[in-house]
Amino acid sequence: MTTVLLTGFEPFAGDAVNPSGQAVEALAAQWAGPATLVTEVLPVTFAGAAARLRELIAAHSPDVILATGLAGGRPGIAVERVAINLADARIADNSGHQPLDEPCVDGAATAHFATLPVKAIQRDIAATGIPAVVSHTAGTFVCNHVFFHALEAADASTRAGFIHVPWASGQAPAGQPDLPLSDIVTALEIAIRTTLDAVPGADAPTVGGTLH
Ligand code: PCA
Repeated sequence: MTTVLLTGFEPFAGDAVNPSGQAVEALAAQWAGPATLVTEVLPVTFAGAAARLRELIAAHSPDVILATGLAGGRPGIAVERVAINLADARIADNSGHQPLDEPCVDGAATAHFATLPVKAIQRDIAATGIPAVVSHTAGTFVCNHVFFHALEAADASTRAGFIHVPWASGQAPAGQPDLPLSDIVTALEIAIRTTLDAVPGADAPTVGGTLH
């Protein structure tokens, strides 16, 4: 049986909600298989989130790992392509910890690429009319940290990656872009199904990248 591990995050930075955690819970409630979906809402702490993610990976040996988090201010779904080995927190995490210029994993590579078909996922989400891009930075906070740990912990046959989601409608601070929570849920389901349908190691040959 194929197993997918899908994670979101609890609220942070004084927010009341985090749409990534809400979307993960909503998708868990409506998931129709056939893969087994294991979901978790992670704490927004560098140490706690990485440790819990590694426990889940060890317990479930997932075939696919999709971690998700909020990137407030982004206008659409951001399929992250690269995790960097750097924790440089602009704000303290939910435990009060604020690492500055530390590696996520001592002695590990500088960066890892997602092993999900990021361009195919972006294409398939955008085809439904939900705005989506391939992103080349997941930041240097807890999301990037979890993304990096996922790629460190994944074995060679496990495909792993990260998606940043925007604010959900009704939650965004004034003037900030948002998407209906149902669109965020749909986008995460597409990301999982596109990955399960893809040939491992293959991606869509679409024009991508950024000029700046
Ligand atoms: N977003 C933060 C951490 C938790 C979350 O949902 C980030 O992008 O690092």
